[in-house]
Amino acid sequence: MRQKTLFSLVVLMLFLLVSGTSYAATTIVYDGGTNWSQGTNTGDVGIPKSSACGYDGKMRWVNGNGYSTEYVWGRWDYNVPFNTDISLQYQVYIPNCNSSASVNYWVIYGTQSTTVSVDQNQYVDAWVNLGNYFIPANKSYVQAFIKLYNDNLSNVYKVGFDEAAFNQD
Ligand SMILES: [Ca+2]
Repeated sequence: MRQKTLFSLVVLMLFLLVSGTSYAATTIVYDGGTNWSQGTNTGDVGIPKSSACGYDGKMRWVNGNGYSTEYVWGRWDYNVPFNTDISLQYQVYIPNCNSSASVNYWVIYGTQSTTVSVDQNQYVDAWVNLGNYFIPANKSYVQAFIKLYNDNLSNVYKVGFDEAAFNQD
C-alpha cells in the first residue's frame, strides 16, 4: 500500500513536471496598444476596428486583397533586451469572428526571420503557437516582432488581427 502511494506520488510529480511548462514572463501586445503598429500602401484608412469579438473584446480585420503589391499590415513588437540571451515563444490569438483567412505570419527574431502559416478559420478563441525562437545577447541590431499582411489572399476571407503574446523562458 505504501509503495503504491509512493508510486502515485512519483507519477503525479512527473506529470506536473511534463505538463507544467511555465514561462518566467508573458508580454501581451494588444492590437491598438503599446508596441502595436499598422500601415498601408493603398492610401485607405488601414485596418478597421471591431468590438464584436477579441481577446480583450476588440480586434481588427480586413479582407484579403487578392494582390501581391497592395496591402495593409499589422505588427506586434517585443522590446528585446540588449545584453541578455533570451528564448521567446511567439503566439497569436485568433478570436471567434472576423478571422477566416489562411495567412502567413512573418516572424522576426534577432537578425533572422521566418514565416509561419496559420489557417485562422481553424481556430476559435485560441492562442496559436508560432514557435520558440532564440535571440542572442550583445548583437548590434536585434528585433522581435510578428507582422501580418493581407496581400495575395482572396477577398472572400477576413484577415484577423488581435493580440500577440511573447513568452520568455
Ligand atoms: Ca484585441
